[in-house]
Amino acid sequence: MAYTIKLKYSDVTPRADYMNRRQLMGGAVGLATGLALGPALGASKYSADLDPTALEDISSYNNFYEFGTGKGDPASHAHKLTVDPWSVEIDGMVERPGSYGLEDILKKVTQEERIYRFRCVETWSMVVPWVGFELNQLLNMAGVQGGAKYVAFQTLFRPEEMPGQKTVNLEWPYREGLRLDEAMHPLTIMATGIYDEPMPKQNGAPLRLVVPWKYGYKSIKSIVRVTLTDKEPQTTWNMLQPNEYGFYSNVNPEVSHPRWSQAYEKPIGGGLFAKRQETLKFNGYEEEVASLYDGMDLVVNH
Ligand SMILES: Nc1nc2c(c(=O)[nH]1)N[C@H]1C(S)=C(S)[C@@H](COP(=O)(O)O)O[C@H]1N2
Ligand SMILES: [Mo]
Repeated sequence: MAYTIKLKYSDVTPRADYMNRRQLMGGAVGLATGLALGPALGASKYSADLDPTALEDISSYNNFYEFGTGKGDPASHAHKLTVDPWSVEIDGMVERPGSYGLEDILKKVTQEERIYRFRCVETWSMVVPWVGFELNQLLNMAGVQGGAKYVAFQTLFRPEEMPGQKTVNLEWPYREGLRLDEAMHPLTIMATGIYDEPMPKQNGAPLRLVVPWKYGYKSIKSIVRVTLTDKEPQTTWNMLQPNEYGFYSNVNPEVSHPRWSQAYEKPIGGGLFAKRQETLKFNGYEEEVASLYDGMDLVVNH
């Protein structure tokens, strides 16, 4: 496996552990887990040069209201979720609408590792080594029609396996949306794994969106439907509290949430002495994405 991330003397766990483990496991990992990882693994120019949060933290401190509202509920209950077989309905303004089997999708896309910052609107953050493919690959597979302007996403609705869909007061299924240019941006990925392992169910197996410059709730989990449309899609949190959760939801330390400031964040897994850190505009991806919002008022369009 070609590895180009340099380990510095100062590097500490969990990243050092991670690299060691990966060296031990070698190139067989991708095959063993069924993930078709290309030779570029780990070398993406889009990866942040940061120490990833430990897998134990990434997979035990979650928001996935289909399994309850507690941070530990998803890890306790998501094992009930059946993720195989899995297919995604792609419909609306596309040339080739239909049901796309996940296995077939994965044969046609290029997967790679992306180490991204992840920032929840609740002001905690992580660094996650995702495995996935650019969403634009899936959209091009279906063929986007000229008039399409937005992409809408829906999570699985299966109350027998997702107990929160019976008890949590949200409009199910969970839904999210992006403008088409945001969806086509190379930073926007469909993730299928973390740390070279298949996606933990509590993190949104088998397929979830990751939009690293937006608050975490935009990164919708366990996706079964992708719809191309010319109208701004309804989104779960916006439907619940429009003044608190805008359609754009770009990470912005200068625009406070009505109930809390967004200027700082607390890294998860840092232990007792973890210090809060300053939140970066567009979560650190300003150079890559700011031009998408040229001329827009980011307070009005929060
Ligand atoms: N279907 C679905 N997707 C979801 C959520 C959810 O409750 N249901 N929570 C969102 C929120 S608020 C966050 S912060 C992230 C959390 O992702 P993680 O648990 O992998 O860290 O998932 C997002 N995607
Ligand atoms: Mo969140």
